[in-house]
Amino acid sequence: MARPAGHVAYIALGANLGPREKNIAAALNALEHTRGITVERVSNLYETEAVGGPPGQPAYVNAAARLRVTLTPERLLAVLQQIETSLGRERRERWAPRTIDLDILFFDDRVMSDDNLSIPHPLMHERRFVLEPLAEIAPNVRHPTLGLTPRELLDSFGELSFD
Ligand code: A4P
Ligand code: MG
Repeated sequence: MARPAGHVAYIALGANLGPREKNIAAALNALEHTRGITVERVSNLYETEAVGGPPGQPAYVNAAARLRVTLTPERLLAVLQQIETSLGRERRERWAPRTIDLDILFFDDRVMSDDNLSIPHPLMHERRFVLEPLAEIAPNVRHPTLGLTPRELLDSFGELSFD
C-alpha cells in the first residue's frame, strides 16, 4: 500500500477564554476544511492550570492533533494564525489569556528556527500541558533533537537539564 502523501505535523491546541471546548472543536473543524490539511488524530481534552502569564488566569483546555499536510511549515503557520484570528484571538501581552492558541510542535523530523517559526516548538519539552496530550496520540514519536518520546520527556522532568 502506498504511503499517504505529504508531511506529518503535530500541533498543540489551547484555550482559556470563552467556550473553551467549542473553540478547540471550531479550530479542528476549520483545519479539516482547509485545502492541504487532513486531521488524522485528536487527543482527549485536558483541563490544565495556566502556566506563566498574568496571575489569576482561567484554566486552559489543551489538546494535541496529528495533521497530514501538503503545505510548507510556513504556510501551515499562516493557516493556524488565520484560524486563531477568525476565532477572535487578540494578540496582547505574551502568554495572555486567549480564545485559541495553535502551535506547531513537530513537522516530520524537521529542525528549524527563524524569527517567525521554531520547530520543534522551543518550550514543548518543558510543558506538561503539551506533552500529556501528545503522549496519547504520538507515544512512539521522538523529539528530533532530544531523542525522547513525549512520555520519556514527562518522566525526565526534574532529572535532566536541557541547557
Ligand atoms: N512561533 C515560533 N515558533 C512557532 C511554532 N512552532 N508554532 C511564533 C507557532 N508559533 C510559533 O506566538 C508568538 C509567535 O511565535 C508567533 O508570532 C509565531 O510566529 P503567539 O501565539 O502569537 O503568542 P503566544 O502564544 O502568547 O506566545 P508563545 O510563545 O507561542 O506562547 P506559548 O508558548 O504558546 O504559551 N498554560 C496552559 N496550561 N496551557 C496552555 O496552552 N499556553 C501558553 C502560551 C502559556 N500558558 C499555558 C498555555
Ligand atoms: Mg502560540
